[in-house]
Amino acid sequence: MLSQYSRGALSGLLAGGLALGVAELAAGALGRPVSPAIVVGGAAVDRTPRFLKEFAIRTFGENDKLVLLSGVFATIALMAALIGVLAVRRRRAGLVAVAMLGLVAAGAAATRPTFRWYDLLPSLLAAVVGVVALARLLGSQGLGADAEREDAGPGRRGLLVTGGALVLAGLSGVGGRFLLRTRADVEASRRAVVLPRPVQPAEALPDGAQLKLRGLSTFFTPSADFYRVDTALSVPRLTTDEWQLKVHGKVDRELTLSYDELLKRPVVERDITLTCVSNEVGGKLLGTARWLGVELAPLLRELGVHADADQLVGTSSDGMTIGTPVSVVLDGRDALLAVAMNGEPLRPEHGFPVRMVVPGLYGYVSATKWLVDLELSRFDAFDPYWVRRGWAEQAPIKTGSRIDTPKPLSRTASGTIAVAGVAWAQHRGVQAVEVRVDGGAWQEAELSSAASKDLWRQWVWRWDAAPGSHTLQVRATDGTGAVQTQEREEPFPNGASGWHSIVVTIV
Ligand SMILES: Nc1nc2c(c(=O)[nH]1)N[C@H]1C(S)=C(S)[C@@H](COP(=O)(O)O)O[C@H]1N2
Ligand SMILES: [Mo]
Repeated sequence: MLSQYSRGALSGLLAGGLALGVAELAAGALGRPVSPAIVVGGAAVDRTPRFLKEFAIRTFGENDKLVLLSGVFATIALMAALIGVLAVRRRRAGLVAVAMLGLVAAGAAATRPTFRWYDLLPSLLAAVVGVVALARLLGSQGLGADAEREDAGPGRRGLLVTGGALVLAGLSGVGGRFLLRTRADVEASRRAVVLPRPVQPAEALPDGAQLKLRGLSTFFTPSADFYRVDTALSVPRLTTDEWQLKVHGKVDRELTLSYDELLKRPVVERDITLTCVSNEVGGKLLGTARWLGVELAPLLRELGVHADADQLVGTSSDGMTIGTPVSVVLDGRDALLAVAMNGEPLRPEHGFPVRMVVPGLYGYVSATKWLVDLELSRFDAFDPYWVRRGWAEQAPIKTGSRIDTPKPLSRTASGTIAVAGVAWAQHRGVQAVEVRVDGGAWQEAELSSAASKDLWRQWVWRWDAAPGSHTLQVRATDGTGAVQTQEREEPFPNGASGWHSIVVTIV
């Protein structure tokens, strides 16, 4: 038999579920990812202290968003249940609390960078639905009626109301998600893209550029395995028809490009290794892909870049801002407006329809996904998203190397063991990799053939391993002759450094 308070909690949960469901439906009808859970989650991401964000990336990796959204839902559910309990004795206070929750969500919606006034509607609707539903569920009908005759057990009417509310909440929630997806049918738009033939295909990789070895990262990272790092709780959904790029600011002539117009420009193909500044020593936040895109430098030159423009600010459709040095974009490297990755149009989570890729710079200062705006600006005039949170304004990729095999703490039979991994120093190139065992002399590893200096290189070193516990370390030397620094630095504020070191047991 349910106590009065359990009924209160249940009523709160049901009212909360109904409110969220209806709000999802409203957001879907608007075609905007502005349901209360998404806007509250988004506001939380923007305000999360750095250590927590890094902890989340480290611990949950690609699932960080799922974990966050689950946390938001769990918190809302807990609050709804508590409010339900409160409302058993203090009806008015409970209803006010529900309304407040809706207003908090509306407030969160208003802080989103892409805010439009109607983004308030789902949260306001949630407030109204929540208040009405809670009042009804606790009132003279439904669950409340049973509550007054507790000995009668949960009446048929109570069960009906509960079931009905659950179904309604579920249906509207699912319906809202469905509407949001069909509103902008990104999959259809992706399928319809006909990729132009590059005027310059990627440089042929020399023989031996791709080593194949058990446990070693493949030279090209399959798109499905490519790391993903962004703040988007709901992947921005933009079709090629909707997409346009505005280029403006400190230029003689502004430009607005449609997707078709973009693809009419010469398209080049380039192999580039991307790296995230949050990648820790030994981490997996980097990957190599074959990119197809329009060269950014000639496009900007045509528009007449003003001499005092030193920062190129990219903005995504979800309001992310990323600032890149103009001098780097114009220095002759392959800065791209990329449309395809590994032979297919960009996947939605990697920035469809258009993203930036600039070899040699960490992603947070170069690789704007879902790019819709480019402004020629100045570093002293504008701080982009991550810079406002203390990360370095400029961030070339530091020389790094990683042991892929053997795995840390693994046990391997003695004999000749292939120690192998990858090394990177984008736009400077990797010229040597060395390995040492138990702090002994450095041994030269064998490198995969050198391709472009914007690519990582695989390496392998054959180790005559004797039984015992051993420490393996790796370090790379970049194309300028500089040896990777041993000094350990955390990813904040401009990328991790230090030698990757693992312990293995040989038996
Ligand atoms: N719109 C948008 N673009 C973004 C980000 C983001 O959060 N939002 N994250 C950047 C970061 S930090 C990195 S490392 C790269 C990662 O690109 P990927 O997810 O395709 O690997 O995208 C960059 N572009
Ligand atoms: Mo990143």
